[in-house]
Amino acid sequence: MREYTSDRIRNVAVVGHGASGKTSLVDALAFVAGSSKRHGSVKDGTSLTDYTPDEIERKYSINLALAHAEWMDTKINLLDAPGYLDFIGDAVAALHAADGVLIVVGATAGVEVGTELMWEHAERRGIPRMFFVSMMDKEHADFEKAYTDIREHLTPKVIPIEIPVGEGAQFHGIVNLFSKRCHLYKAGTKAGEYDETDIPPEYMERFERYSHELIERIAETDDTLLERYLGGEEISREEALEAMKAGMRRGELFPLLCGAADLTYGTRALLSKLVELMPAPADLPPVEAEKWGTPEPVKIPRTDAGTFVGHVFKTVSEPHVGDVTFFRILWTGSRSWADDAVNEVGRRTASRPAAVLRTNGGPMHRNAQALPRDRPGVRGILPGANWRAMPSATLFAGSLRPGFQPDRAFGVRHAAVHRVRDLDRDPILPLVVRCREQQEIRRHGTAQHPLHIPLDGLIVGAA
Ligand SMILES: Nc1nc2c(ncn2[C@@H]2O[C@H](COP(=O)(O)OP(=O)(O)OP(=O)(O)O)[C@@H](O)[C@H]2O)c(=O)[nH]1
Ligand SMILES: [Mg+2]
Repeated sequence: MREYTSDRIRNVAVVGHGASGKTSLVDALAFVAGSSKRHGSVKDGTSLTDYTPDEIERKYSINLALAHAEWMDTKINLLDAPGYLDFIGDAVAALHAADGVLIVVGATAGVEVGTELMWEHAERRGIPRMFFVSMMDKEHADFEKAYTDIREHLTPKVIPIEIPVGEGAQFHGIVNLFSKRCHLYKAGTKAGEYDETDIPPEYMERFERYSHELIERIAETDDTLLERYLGGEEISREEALEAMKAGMRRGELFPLLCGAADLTYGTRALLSKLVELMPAPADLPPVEAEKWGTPEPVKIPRTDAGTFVGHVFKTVSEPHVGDVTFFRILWTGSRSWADDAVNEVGRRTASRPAAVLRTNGGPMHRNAQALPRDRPGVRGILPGANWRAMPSATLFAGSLRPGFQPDRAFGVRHAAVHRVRDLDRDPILPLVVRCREQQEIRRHGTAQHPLHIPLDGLIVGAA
C-alpha cells in the first residue's frame, strides 16, 4: 500500500443509531474503492469491521474498528463505531479521533435516539458532519421523511446534495445536484458502477426545487457568492463545493447524501464527497496539549516536522497478541516513528511497541500488514500495541517489552472519570470526564461496559 501525505488523508468517524447500516456502509466503501478484496456482509459474518467472534455471532458492532478506502488519490480512514448505547463509549472515542463525521440515518427509521446522541457529541466537538440516508432499497424507505426528521430533530442546516431516483424496491439511481447529472445503477451492480445520464424528465421538477435550495443555502454562507447569486450569475460546481466545504468547517452546512450499501448504490458518489468535502488533517488548527509531566501548554502544529505525537483512542486485548492500541498520528515527527513511539500510560516503566501493523478490518485476522520500522511516516489513524506511532495507516499491535527506558518522554493522559450516579441504580450511566482544559464531556456506560477510554489521551513529546 502506498504512503499518503497528510493532505491526502481523511479521518472519518461513521456513527449513528444501532442497525442504521454503518458497518455495511464501511464494507461497501472499502470494497468499491478496491481497498478490500471482498464485499463483506454483517449477515454472513464476513464484514471487515465486525470481526470479533462476539460480533460475528450477534451481527452487530461491539467495538470501534477501522477500515479504509483509497479513492481519488486519497486514503479515507473509516472508523466504524458501534450504534448500540451499551457501547457508546467507543463511538465517542471515534468522534474524538476523527476530523469529520459521517452520520448514518436509516431510510425507514429516520432519526433515532442514538442519532441524536451522536449529533450532540459531534456538536460539542464542533467537527464537520455529513449525513447519509442508508438502506434506500428497503421497503418503506422514505428520503423526504429522513430529511425532514434531521431538519426537525437535529439541525435546520442540513442540505441534500443528491436526491434518490426511486425508493424501496424502485430505488435505482441518484441525481447529483452539483453536477446536474443522474447516476443510474443496473440490477446486479457489484461495485457501485453506474450509467451517467441526463436527469429523467419526471425528476426535473424535484431536481429544480432541491437544486435551487442547495445553491441558495450555500450562497447564504458566503457574501460574495450571495451577491453574485442575487445578481443572477451562475455559480460553478467548483465554487459551490468550495463554499460548502468552508461552510461545513464553520458548522453552517451539513450535506445529505443517500444510497444502499448492500447494493453498493450511491457509494462512489459518497467516496468522492468524503474526499472533496471532509477536511484533511493539514487543514485543521493546531492541537492544544500539554507537555508530558508538566502543566505547560503546547500547541502541536500539524506539520511533518518535530517529535512524534499520537493520540490513543482505543486499546483492546487481543487473544494470542496482547494489548493492541489504536492511535492516530497528530504529528509524524522527522525521526523514524519506531524511535519516537514509545511509552506508557499510567505505568512506571515506559515501553515500546513490539510490532506495528496497519490493518483494514481486524488487527491480526486479515489484511494486516507489517510496516517497516524505519519509514518516516505520514499522519493517519493507527492502532498500536500498548500503543504508539505510525504512518499513514492503521494498526499497531504486539506486546510490550518490559523495562525499556525511553530517553524521550511520551505519555498518555487519561482523563479523570468521575462517577456521577450509582451504577446499579442507573443502567445507562452518565459519566463526566474532566479534561485538562476543564471542559466537561459527558459519556455513558453501563455496569457491564464501564468506560475507560483515553479520551484525553494525547501523547505529547517533550521536545
Ligand atoms: N436492505 C438493506 N439492508 C441493509 C443495508 N445496509 C445494511 N443493511 C442491513 O441492516 C442490518 C444492520 O446493518 P449494519 O451494517 O450491521 O448496521 P450498523 O449500523 O453497523 O449496526 P450497529 O453496529 O449495531 O450499530 C444488517 O442486517 C444489514 O444487512 C442496505 O443498504 N439495504
Ligand atoms: Mg456496525
